[in-house]
Amino acid sequence: SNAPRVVEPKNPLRTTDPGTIEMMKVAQENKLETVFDRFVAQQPQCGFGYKGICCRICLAGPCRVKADDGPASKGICGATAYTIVSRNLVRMIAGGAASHSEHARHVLHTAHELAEGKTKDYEIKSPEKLHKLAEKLGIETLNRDDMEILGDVAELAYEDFGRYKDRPAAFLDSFLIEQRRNKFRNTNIMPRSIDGTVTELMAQTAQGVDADPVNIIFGGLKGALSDLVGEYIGTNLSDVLFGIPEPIVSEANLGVIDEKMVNIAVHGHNPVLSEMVVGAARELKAEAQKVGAEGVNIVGICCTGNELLMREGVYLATSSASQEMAILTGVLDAMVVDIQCIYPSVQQLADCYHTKIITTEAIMKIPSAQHLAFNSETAMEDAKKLVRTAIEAYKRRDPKKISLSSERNSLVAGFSIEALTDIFGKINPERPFSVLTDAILSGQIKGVVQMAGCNNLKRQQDESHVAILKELVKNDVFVVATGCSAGAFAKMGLMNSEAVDQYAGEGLKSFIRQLEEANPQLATKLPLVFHIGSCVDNSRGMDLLQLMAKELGVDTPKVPFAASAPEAMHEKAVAIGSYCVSMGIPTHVGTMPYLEGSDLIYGIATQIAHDVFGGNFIFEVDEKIAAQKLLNALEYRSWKLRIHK
Ligand code: MSK
Repeated sequence: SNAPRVVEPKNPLRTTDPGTIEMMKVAQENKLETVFDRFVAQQPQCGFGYKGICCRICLAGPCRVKADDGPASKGICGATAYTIVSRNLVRMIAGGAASHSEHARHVLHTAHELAEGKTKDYEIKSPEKLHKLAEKLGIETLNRDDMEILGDVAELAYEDFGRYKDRPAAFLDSFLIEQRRNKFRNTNIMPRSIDGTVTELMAQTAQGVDADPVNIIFGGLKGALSDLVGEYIGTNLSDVLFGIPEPIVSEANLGVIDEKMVNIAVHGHNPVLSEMVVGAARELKAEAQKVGAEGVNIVGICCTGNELLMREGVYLATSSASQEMAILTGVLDAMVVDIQCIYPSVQQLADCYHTKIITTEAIMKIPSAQHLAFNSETAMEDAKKLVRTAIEAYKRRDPKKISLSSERNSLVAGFSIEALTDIFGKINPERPFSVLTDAILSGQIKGVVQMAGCNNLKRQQDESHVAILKELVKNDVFVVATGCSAGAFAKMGLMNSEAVDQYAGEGLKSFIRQLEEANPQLATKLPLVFHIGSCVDNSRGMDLLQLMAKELGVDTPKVPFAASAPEAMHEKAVAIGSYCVSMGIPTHVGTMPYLEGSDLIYGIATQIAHDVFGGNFIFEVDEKIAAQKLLNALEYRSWKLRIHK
């Protein structure tokens, strides 16, 4: 049938997050519309769109593939289902690559302005990372000033956005092991530049251009790799400017919004402004106290939250599907948003409360929200204006509308590659990642899974993230997580040491305890699942994969490493999943992308990709079966490694 696969909820609230459940009741009592209501109102969603067989690329359409043969089996121009599905899919990848890269572009502009001496409010927090990055990129560091080095790194990153010369993007080429580099060059998917690749994809998939589904999909994979270029720029320059994450203790869920404080949620993805807001909040504590609050409490939502949690230990209030719930507490004084994953509906809810919604980026405005054009030259001044707006709003709280959440859980985050290197290095300083690969070869753990991606209400919020994680750790898988997947674990109390005792299998438990014993200097015990950052920090997972490959002396498709996005939603998730497959990773997705309208494209994604790149998509909505497929993939790879040892 054409009907999209929507999983019927086990509870009518479509969420399993206890903090969100508390606030959903507030929404229902007060007849406030939320994303959960709108999801239900959209059912049934369009079956043609769901299968990817609706073409809206030119004004002769929309065309739909309505029959198996004859004129109705094609668009007016003659485009068949496989052409339409592949064009639609890679246009989503182009959207994802553009988004991640826009995030990276902003961090890059800030780094460049700092190097040029045009901003006084930022600094190079990690000269060590800058030097390592420059060396990796082939930039001279000896006897040079850090600002000069940063300037050269920034220039090269700018080239990666707009290069015309036939040279691969430096922020990918320099980060790849030789076998992957050769694979991407030989299959002609190594991008030269981000902007060029995204533009080329739009041109390739325009009406009357490429009709060959294989060629279109290879174009899409190049687009996905240009997304990874953007992620490498974003992650690395953020580490240089704001510091390399280290293990840090914090708390998550809506209970971190504190009635006694002026509460500001920073939401979106970009740390450039939000890092300043954290500083401004510390400086303006006295002003908050003058209006009767104890201070200013910054809480994070989505990946801006993950960025600040990783580096500053800022509380994580909630993740994407439950962003509106923060407003329903009645004590959120301002929500400062940057880009991506921000529901326009936050303003509609804020209209019923005292909360100020403030947009800060030129490309992201919401009707009737306040806009403050954030500028890195006046960063701290701008951040203080935002904090003062929240302090003003605090005075207008309505006590009758306060409904606090009691849900908050402790967590440990901050596991950059450098932090993992230190932790493993305490056992083997010469070859830190052999600690991980030896544990796999000995059978103590089964492998590594990177859990990523969003919330998508086609699933009950967070249920799939949690169910798959529990299955994996019970079976001794070492799990790293990013984005709203990490957010789900943090909110549910699964990102701490107690969860290791409760959910880890014996092998994983002994592995984690062994790491703890070797690292008595850590101020905290280790968690069940290791938070490696925001969406752009999925690049850290690609580093981990390649460090393991180097240690094992094999190409990435032989590494017992898999990925899972149980509730993928954003175009960025489509781009991430696609580059994961290109990197040789078995990649599970629990919400179907729009490709079931073509058996050929489905086959390319799930099987043919494996023949070419060693990775493939696993589309599976059942959590138990999905976890089993991931375990099978890991076990097959470790078995092969063992017999070839
Ligand atoms: S915020 S892209 S819903 S992970 Fe990065 Fe979450 Fe997905 Fe947005």
